[in-house]
Amino acid sequence: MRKYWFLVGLLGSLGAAAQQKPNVILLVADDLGYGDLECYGAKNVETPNVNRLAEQGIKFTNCHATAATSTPSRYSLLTGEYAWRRKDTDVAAGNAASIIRPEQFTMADLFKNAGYTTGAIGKWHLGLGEVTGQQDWNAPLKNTPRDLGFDYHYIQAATADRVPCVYLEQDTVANFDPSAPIFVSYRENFPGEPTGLTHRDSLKLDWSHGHNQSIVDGISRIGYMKGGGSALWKDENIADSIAAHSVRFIREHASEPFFLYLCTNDVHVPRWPHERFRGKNPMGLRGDAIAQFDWTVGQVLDALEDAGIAENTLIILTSDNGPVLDDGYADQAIELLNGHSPTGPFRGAKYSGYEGGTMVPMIVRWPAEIAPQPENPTLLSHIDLLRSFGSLIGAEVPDGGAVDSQDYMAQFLGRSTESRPWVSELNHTRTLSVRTPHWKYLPASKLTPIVNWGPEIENGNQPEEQLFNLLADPSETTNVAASNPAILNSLRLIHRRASE
Ligand code: NG6
Ligand code: CA
Repeated sequence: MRKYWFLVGLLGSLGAAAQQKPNVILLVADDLGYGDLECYGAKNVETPNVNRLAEQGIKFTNCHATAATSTPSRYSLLTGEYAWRRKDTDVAAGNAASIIRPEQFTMADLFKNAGYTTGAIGKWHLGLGEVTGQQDWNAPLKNTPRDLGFDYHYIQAATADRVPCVYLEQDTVANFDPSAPIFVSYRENFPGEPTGLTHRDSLKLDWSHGHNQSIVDGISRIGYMKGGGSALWKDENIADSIAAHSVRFIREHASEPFFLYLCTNDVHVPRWPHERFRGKNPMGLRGDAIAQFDWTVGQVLDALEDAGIAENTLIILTSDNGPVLDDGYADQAIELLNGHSPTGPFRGAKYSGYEGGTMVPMIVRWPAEIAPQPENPTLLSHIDLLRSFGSLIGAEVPDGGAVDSQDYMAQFLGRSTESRPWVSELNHTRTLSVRTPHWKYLPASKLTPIVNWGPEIENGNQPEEQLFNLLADPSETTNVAASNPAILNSLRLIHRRASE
């Protein structure tokens, strides 16, 4: 009898939990490739925590970021508007002004309006402040994530390879050190400050291209900075800091619905994971960084379990763009691949209009509501997450907001396998390609076909139009434009519509 009452009580409380609005964690890796996780076929690296997430959720095999670099990809994700609509959405410097305008509607606004507590933790890379280069880093900044619907933020302004190398928490530099005021310039060095050019021998991780300006923590970066003192980050602690702040956010808000936009620094360059991971992987630092990413995922999953809210938390794990090997530091990512393919079977990589540029891992878990699916091939795009979340939590998008985003929540929850008719993909030179579930079209381009600095990556630009039959040729090896005029024409039309 006692057992029976216990069961009734348990079912009752589960029912209550399921009726409550779910917590939502959008966990975005940086430069993590489609093939970089064990559950997506990675070699040489174990990702047990991501595997656990995938086993308990849905593993999507055809989900796309909207762009092949961070800033435009994240801009689209958070605003539901394609980045090509705005000229100023290319990879942002660390002293870029806020790219999203305070009056623009964001994913965080959506959740906040619905009564959620909202947080942004980790890599930001969407600009801060009112005017580029005019920020006073020693005072509270204006135009921060707090003006974009986030109640809380603990972020890196850009990426770990760009100054300023400090965290911003609630508009100010975290652990601000008044004895070492911070100055930042993307034009010229501060007199007497060492750089990767003048002090190359002192670096603990050498640069391979670019990344030879200010030295912080023994690694030279893009841009110049002075000061920071005890507020400067140590690269080996970045994952720990991001995880610790995320765990704290989860604990503090366990009893109310929350939205956490959690962006890891892994596996972006410079790759310098904690010594718990460093030197452990046959692929070297890049493999270590993937292992560290997996550890972060484990921290989040454990925190949800500990807080008793794993059941009713929707987690979406994905990446902002495709993978890259040598992205400016001599970390031997190419030499030590040992048979691993970061893009899985796809052509191109980060920066590229080929599939490797934007095909990303996508795992969705919500134990209270969705049954596991080991493989879901529905064609989906990050652009739709905003409106899909709106339908999930019953929140309205105001007129003029998220103009490119559509409700695909049934697909993200595995309840419909109807693909998006097409998705569009922006490469680093802003060439826009489109793909349907069957075909891929890249318009003719006179721009460089190869990333024109260090990494030898095909970015998809070719002087003639390209058409690929992705069902027969997912690796985009054979251009079939000439032999399929009718299909070519229909894809041209889709491309025109996608650019309007
Ligand atoms: C490139 C950087 C690269 C990386 C990228 C942005 C050079 C030579 N290369 O310009 O290292 O920082 O920008 O990456 O400086 S992203 O993932 O944030 O988009
Ligand atoms: Ca990125």
